[in-house]
Amino acid sequence: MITRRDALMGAALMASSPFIVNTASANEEVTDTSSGKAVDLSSLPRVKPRLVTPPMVHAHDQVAIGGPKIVEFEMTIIEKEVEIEDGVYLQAMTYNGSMPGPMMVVHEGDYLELTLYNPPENSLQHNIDFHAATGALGGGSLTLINPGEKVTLRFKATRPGTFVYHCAPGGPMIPWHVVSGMSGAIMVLPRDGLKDEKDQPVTYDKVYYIGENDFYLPKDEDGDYLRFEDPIDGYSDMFDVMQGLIPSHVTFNGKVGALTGDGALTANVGEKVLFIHSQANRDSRPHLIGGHGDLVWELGKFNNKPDIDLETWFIRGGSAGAAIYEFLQPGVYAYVNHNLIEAVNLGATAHVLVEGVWDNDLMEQTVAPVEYDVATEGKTALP
Ligand SMILES: [Cu+2]
Repeated sequence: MITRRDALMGAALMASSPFIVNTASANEEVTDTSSGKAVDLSSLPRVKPRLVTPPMVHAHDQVAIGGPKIVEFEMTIIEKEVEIEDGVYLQAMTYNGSMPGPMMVVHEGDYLELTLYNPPENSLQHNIDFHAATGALGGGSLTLINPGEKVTLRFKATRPGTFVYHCAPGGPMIPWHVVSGMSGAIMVLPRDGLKDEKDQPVTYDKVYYIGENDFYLPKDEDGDYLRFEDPIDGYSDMFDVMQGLIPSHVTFNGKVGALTGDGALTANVGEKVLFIHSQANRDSRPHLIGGHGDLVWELGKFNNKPDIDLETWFIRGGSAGAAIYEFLQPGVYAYVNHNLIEAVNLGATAHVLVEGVWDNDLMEQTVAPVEYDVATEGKTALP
């Protein structure tokens, strides 16, 4: 018996389908690397950090120990239904099952070697375009894999900074896969670590990776969000919403409220926290309510001096930026996209719970709220 999914897959495999590029045309899009000379990296040490789910970042040295290494990572592409708001479902496409995909950290001069798996249960071709990489569409043209295939790509991390990676399987598949969840970020640290605006070394006590996603979920005539069987099933309805450029959701880490409540970030007064913020598709403007950006690499590129004392910084769609803040007061801080409609109504809010001792010199409520007598104080709104 042919299931609906089989029928869709059959249709998708036809050469004219936008979902899967057939072998002949796929070959034309593979970058010809045959002119390259063999590179012998056999003397370099290899390390294999285990990727972790954002907002966490895998353990790493801030200052590199020793010379360049080959840093091996593995990622598995997982297509799965994800609840992005209570009762609202997306047929998501993910790297390692999370939105955003995991943060990878290497040092400038290291080689990043990624093995990417597209399990046979998936329905679509996928790949990875690293904005940190040079050539072959960021590696996208050398990593396009069908369900059931794996591929390994190595690139040299030549530019320090925070960079987006995302799926880019060609044509209209590119935005669709990105707004279905397929993006993440890598951080290429300078070998001698980060420097402040005066070129002095700076370290962080904690790092959090916040991946912002814009989603375009279609509704039925009654205004209820539609739910689909698989990504292909939802494609044309989502495409129509995408064309309007108005997201139904703007989230941090894949779900409204993912980084509030039990998922809130934590810090202590006196800790310097590095926030890395990526947006693969759309502009954003991170703002820490009640705090600041002490050092902000708005463009995310560490060879540029950081800006200091910022209130809000700008993340261009298709980039990742970095900011360090030392918390000075305890309490709940909201970390938002300061388009406040997106923050409050569409989902782009995280919380940071900070513990420590309050500093009355920095702020004090000198008179608590109290009713006043208009007759004696004279403050009236009447003309
Ligand atoms: Cu993809």
